[in-house]
Amino acid sequence: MSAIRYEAIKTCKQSGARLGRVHTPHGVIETPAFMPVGTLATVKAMSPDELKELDAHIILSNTYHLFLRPGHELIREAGGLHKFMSWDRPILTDSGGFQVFSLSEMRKISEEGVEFRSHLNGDKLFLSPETATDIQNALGSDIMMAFDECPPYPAEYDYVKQSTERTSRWAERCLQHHKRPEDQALFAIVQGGMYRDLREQSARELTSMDFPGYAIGGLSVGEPKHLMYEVLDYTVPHLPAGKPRYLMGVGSPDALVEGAIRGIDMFDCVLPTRIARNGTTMTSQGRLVVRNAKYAKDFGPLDPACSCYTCRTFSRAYIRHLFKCDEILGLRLTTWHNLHFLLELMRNVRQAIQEDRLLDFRDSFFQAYGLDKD
Ligand code: PRF
Ligand code: ZN
Repeated sequence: MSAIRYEAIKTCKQSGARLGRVHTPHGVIETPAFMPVGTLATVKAMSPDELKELDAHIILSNTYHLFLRPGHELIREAGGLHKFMSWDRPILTDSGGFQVFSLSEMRKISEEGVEFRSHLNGDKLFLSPETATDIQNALGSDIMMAFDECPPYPAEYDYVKQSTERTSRWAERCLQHHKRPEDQALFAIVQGGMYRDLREQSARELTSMDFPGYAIGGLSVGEPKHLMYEVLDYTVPHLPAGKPRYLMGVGSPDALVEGAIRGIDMFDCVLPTRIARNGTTMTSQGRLVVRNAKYAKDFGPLDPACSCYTCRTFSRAYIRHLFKCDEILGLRLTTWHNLHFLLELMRNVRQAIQEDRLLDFRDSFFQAYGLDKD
């Protein structure tokens, strides 16, 4: 018995995108879905009630960070991550594989796992398929991720081949070690860099192990966008149609739409919340840096086309003033708006799939946002 179930609702006749639902122990995720990132058991600047008001169905958190601080045993003692942070909707936790490589110093990779130094205090630590699985079992996330290696871009074929094969062996170890498959779904992560045969090999090896869902990792690591779309074009068809597909760490508006068109169901990214905190917003007309002097006397909303609380209530001039004075309300308002923007974008994508017009939606959205399609 799997902890989750993917329900296919329909396929867009114009684009091939899928509309669906992922049923989890903490509720339903309408897909394609964007997952706000709450690395340290908080989506920075937003309370759980506010996230609900924004209608986020699921949030993401991180094994690596919670392992370092406050420690997974403390969170187990609190009754799990949902209780600890007072969020009763679904949570997905990343395995730490990616964060070890991007944040920590002095990493030593072996077949056994990864030895690294904490980016906080330099402590020597170790993560492996077994420890990453144990930690996620302690956190109690609805969806947990297999421990993987995300190769850098660019990387030599031989290195990526060795790494990808090890990621498959690690996935098997995670599956064997998983203690709570009835209430936590473990997803595998397809790697393989930008090499078609390695992506296919990775997908083949992992799908033979029968995980309840599959992620595509190793993308949005510095490669050009067209290359990411090409990898999706030849990788997604190798994933089972009856299970959710998650594109990791991707959340620019154009990539969300292009990913959905290619059959992706779930996305996450720190982008909307991170740029919000330095005064950059996403609007229907493209990015807007509200800190800029040109908005000093602009008494209109961030985005005239937006219906969010920030845009209904405050002006660009006021939000700019808050940022200039380092008032914390400023970054709360821009975070609210950016999350609303991406969650609303996904609602529009789902509606367009329902009505078989996702390619038309892409064209009009990209034109307004100031993007070229491919
Ligand atoms: N693996 C894991 N987490 C990730 C990635 C990955 O490849 C990426 C790549 N964009 C983001 N987050 N475990
Ligand atoms: Zn808004």
